[in-house]
Amino acid sequence: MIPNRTVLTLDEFTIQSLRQFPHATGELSTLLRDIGLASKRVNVEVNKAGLVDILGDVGTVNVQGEEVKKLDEYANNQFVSVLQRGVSCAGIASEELDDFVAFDDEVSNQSKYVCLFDPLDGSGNIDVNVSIGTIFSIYRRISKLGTPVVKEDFLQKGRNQVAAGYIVYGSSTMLVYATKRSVNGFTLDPAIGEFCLSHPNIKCPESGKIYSVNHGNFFLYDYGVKKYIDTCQNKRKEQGGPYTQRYIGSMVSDVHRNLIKGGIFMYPGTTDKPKGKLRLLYECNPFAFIVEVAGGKATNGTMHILDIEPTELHERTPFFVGSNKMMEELEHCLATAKEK
Ligand code: P6P
Repeated sequence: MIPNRTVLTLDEFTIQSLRQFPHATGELSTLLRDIGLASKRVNVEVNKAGLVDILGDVGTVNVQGEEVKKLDEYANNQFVSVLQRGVSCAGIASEELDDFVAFDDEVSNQSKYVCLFDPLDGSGNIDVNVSIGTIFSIYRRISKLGTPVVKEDFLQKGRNQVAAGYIVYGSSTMLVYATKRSVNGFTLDPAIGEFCLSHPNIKCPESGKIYSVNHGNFFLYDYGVKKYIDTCQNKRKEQGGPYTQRYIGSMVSDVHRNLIKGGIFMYPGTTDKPKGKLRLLYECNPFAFIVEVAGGKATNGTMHILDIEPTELHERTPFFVGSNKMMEELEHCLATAKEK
């Protein structure tokens, strides 16, 4: 009698997807399994960050000019080493590395995928026990199989992503990933050390009551953004309000909550930083892909994030992402503000 296994592990789920596509090589499944393995190793350290000498700074700054936390460096090393030892990734780009890395060995050069990631987003929150996360983005390489990857393999529009996802190290550890077909969430079961399907076929609610933005920058935002924030603060019951403002300062947590419950996350440009703070390739593109597959929308205020042609690995972009109806109201405020 075969036990009635209703809960699929991440590996079982990705392998089951293979059944639907007999011509698939299984390379994407093994790449996602590798990412799952690295995230489990990071999770162990994140969960005991307060107990071991892994807090604090490494004493260096990354290409962003931000202090590199020991856990940042540890996380980056885990993802790079697992992917380099695997058979499904030809090279990587990371927030923690100035340039991309071509793995350039005989097996890796035959891999058809490249991976970009922010190994530990929100790391400023590590020392105060606030949820943090890993964000990843997967593309099919455009350079010739059998050769080392080149920069153009990483500078592709977000629309070309094969898959994208994130791990949130929070009250539980979740891995959420999207392919063009669907978005699925897996919760880590510590008892068996496996990610188990807990949120099948995630859909972003058409609307919501949560808006996420750093109010501290309010007077630095464009008029249209200020107008939309003002609209959010004045929603009455009959207008689907009142809204609530939720901003953890950890993008993975903020966007994950809004994806599940409905809402809008904004990191606009400011008068002093017109491109904002968030990185296009390994923060905004993955979340834009995930939220749009789930039925929401993501723009830079004027165009779809996924249609932006990247020019450099660490370029920034203003970022607005969330439920369609809230995004439409934002776009109306931005458009009418232009007429002002
Ligand atoms: P601010 C964390 O450093 C991060 O990159 C995102 O996770 C987060 O949404 C944002 O920066 C917070 O930035 O300027 O509001 O503190």
